Amino acid sequence: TPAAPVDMDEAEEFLRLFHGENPDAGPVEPRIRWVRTEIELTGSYHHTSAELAFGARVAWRNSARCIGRLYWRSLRVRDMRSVHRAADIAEQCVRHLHTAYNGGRLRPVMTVFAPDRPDSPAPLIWNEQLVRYAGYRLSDGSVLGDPRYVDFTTSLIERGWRPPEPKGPFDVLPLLVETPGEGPVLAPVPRDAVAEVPLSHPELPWFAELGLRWHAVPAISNMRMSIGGVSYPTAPFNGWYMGTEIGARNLADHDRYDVLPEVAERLGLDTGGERTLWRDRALVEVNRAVLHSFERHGVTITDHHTESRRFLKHVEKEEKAGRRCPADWSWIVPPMSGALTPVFHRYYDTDHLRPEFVVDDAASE
Ligand code: HEM
Ligand code: NRG
Repeated sequence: TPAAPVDMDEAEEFLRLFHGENPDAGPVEPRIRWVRTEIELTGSYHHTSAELAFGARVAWRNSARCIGRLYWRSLRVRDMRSVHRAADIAEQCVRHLHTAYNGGRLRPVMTVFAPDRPDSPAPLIWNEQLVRYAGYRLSDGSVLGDPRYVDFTTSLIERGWRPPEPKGPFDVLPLLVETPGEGPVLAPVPRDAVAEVPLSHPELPWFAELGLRWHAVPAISNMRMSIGGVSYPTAPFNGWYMGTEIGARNLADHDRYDVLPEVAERLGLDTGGERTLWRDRALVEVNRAVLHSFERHGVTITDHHTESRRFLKHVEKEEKAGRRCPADWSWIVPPMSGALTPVFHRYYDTDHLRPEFVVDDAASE
């Protein structure tokens, strides 16, 4: 379905924000007149590369669920709006992963592909992130790999993906890139583009035997970025991990890798009742292993105590700059030891600001 024409009020609101925060860009009025004409003639308009980079950074700044926003100015924006073929889009995603990984010193990066326009829909990446692990439903009903991606893995196999044999718990999925001309196209992510960290524990030698690992770069690829009324559904971005995302959710959730029972057993904990807090004790050790392993392999990661403090510093800086800082308490507070972190003990602005990221269901199913 072709995109609706751009709303001129949204375009104008964004241009005023851009010129307001970037006085060097000159007066806003001529730019508004130009954009109004472009929208009247074509139903959309083209952002300059400076507008695009600013819009992307502010979309991050406005992400109410993100605790990592202190660094919003440092986002590198790769302008790939002129790349249209599925194979070339996949190649740019692979380059994105290399640039982002940077030998372990991760850099926040976004790669922006063509936006939706009334005359041409945008390309789409169906994967939730550039790097995700397959989940396979086995004949006994259990799952090998990441249970969250069982359905997606099945649909990739139906579309012709051949999983590695033997299948493993951490098989990297191929990208599924859809363009208006080609439909959905499979593209493998080369081994060397996917940095991973095998998990070990600073004191428990058996931990490494669990064979756990995680990928270094969290690169979300299914959120639509909306800037000045223009919709960019394909603009994968990454920062770096906070340890709890891996240790307290991906590996610990009952409907993900669910490792706590095995870790507790290896720790020799009494799992006969909840009141021994065996889950909580195992959780701490898994999270220590995550932070320890990333650090040992020279891969950037942050812990929830440090990041919480930095986030409050960010809120304070935004206040000083005269801006609102929307934040969603239920996402900002880390999934373990919540009240030990300062972000727990207060409330936040909840208004929503543009530019912004929105979850696009169409792109993830
Ligand atoms: C969410 C940390 C960089 C945009 C989150 C979450 C964490 C986090 C912990 C919650 C995730 C969850 O509970 O699943 C960080 C850290 C970064 C970083 C440590 C390091 C630099 C970025 C960048 C962007 C971004 C570069 C965009 C340019 C977002 C958005 C969400 C989010 C949109 C919400 C995701 C959703 O709704 O599923 N971030 N982030 N973050 N972050 Fe960041
Ligand atoms: N919890 C997800 C990633 C969500 C975004 N987190 C970041 N974003 N750190 C996971 O894969 O565990 N980022 O852009 O750095």
